[in-house]
Amino acid sequence: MFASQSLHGVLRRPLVRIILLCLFIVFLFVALLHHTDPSSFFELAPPQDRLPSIPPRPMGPPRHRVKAQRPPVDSMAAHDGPWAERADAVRGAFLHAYQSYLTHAAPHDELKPISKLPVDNFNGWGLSIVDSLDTMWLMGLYDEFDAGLAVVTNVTFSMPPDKYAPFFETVIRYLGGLLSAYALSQDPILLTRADDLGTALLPAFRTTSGLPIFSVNTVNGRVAKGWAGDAGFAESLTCQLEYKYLAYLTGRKVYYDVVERIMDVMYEANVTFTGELFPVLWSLKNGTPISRTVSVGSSADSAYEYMLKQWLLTGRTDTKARDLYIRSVDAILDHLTYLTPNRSLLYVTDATVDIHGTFNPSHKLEHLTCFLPATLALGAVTLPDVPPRHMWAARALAHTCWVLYADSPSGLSPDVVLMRSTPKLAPPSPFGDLWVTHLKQWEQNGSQGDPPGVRSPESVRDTDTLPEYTPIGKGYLLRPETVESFYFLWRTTGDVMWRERGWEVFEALEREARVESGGYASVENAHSVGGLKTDEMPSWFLAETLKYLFLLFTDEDPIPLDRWVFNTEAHPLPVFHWSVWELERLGITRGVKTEQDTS
Ligand code: DMJ
Repeated sequence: MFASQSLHGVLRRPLVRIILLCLFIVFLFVALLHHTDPSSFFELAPPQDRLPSIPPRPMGPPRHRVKAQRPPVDSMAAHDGPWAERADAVRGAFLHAYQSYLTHAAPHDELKPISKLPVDNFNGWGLSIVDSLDTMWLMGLYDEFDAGLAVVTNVTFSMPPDKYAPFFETVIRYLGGLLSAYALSQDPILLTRADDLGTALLPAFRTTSGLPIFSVNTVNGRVAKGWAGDAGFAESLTCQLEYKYLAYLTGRKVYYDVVERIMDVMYEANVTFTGELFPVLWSLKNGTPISRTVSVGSSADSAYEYMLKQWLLTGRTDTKARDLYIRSVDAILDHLTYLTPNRSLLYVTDATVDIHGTFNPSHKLEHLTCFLPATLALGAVTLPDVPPRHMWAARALAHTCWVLYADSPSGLSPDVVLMRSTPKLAPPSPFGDLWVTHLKQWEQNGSQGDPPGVRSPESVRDTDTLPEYTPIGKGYLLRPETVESFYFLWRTTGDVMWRERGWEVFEALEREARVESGGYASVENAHSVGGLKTDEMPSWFLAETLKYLFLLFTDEDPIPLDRWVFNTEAHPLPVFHWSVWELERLGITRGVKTEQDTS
């Protein structure tokens, strides 16, 4: 009785009432924050009439709270020996390129290394910085990384109302770069910005078919078609890793839904008329193929890569994507893979398929296609019951890609070559023979020796033999695909030959592409020594070429291939497993294995 009277008295005091009122307001504010999506206060708000509504963040535990440890600068190359020195040399090359960019071009997108001027090729948001963050982290360049973070902190992803961000490039370079740098450093600003950008690009998916349109204005949500008019096969799949990892980190269902809808289009597509290969162009309206051209080079390359990598990224649970990859590789090896008659150079080309189902190959081999050995080797060591020809093709094709460098007087490869040769087995084709034809014959002869096209190290062609190809895209554009494949073959086979070949490429880069105080420049004609340079240093040189070379030479393995998956711009993303509540919330049903199953 006495206690309740005195409590009553205390509560009547004005000061106590004010304190209680304040506490109540604080309580209300905290409760509100916990029950709404906090990021919605900060993120770029795309036009609401153009976007699917974004659900609140789920109430799950935060994925990461603590910033990552920073491995000491010299921990990866601190050992005595030639490889450590070579890794250091690549780090030096990166610093030369990046500091030249900082001096002459930052915060614009890229450096023009000859004129030493900046250029904004991709939205003007500081592309070379964002694309390079994870390379800096892996090389232990933390001062440069931190300075880059300051730029990321301030980026707003804004653009004038009449400009458009190219969807494919913005996803692989900016979004992939932010996500990877976040995964390595766990600095929350990187995830916030990735979330901002992921949302700002969502209007690209607002097509009738759900396939992404070529470009989008990140402020007003307007979209624009590209030169081809419709949806590219590469564009349609080369956003799966980035958006699925973003869905995992943020819990936002919309990120998962927009990209899985694209996979549904591909799973349901009838591509029997192109031998189970996916044509390069698709209708934005109804999601059906609208071309009869198939390729593993430009317009298609990374789409096949992302089939395998979706399975790997999701802890080997997305078995439907895996099966699509196996089916596609079979089709690539059956229909697009050829062998030259004398040097037995294996190559993969593009083709148009006529109404009778006959393939008319172009016999062009693009440098871009030299990513394929990396993907094949990765699949060969991870897929269950993989046919041995996957690894054979990986080794043989990587060999051909190396030959394009090794044959070349500059030591660098032309961008496109026409493989021209007289066939041994199937006249009257003026070109090489399908690899499967040779494989069958080899098997019929008792599978003696190496399979056709696969061989141990050999010297460069002797000058009497024809090279069996002609450069038709003569320049070397600082591209990464061949050294990417050397890296994957080194990690999957342990054969030091791939490291040695990577070193030869690096030496050629130093000789032919390095520019005094200007970084590195593309080379106009790879078959001329000390020739003209092109005024370009694409950001992929920093993001990919130098990263793969560095990782090829470090004795440590900071990115084990069973725990990380590289996106197509060489940004490593960590393998993840959906938890049970996320599977339910995102409505994921196919081939799932949960954290509970795997723990
Ligand atoms: C990079 O931007 C990516 O690797 C992309 O998938 C293909 N082209 C360039 C490098 O050549």
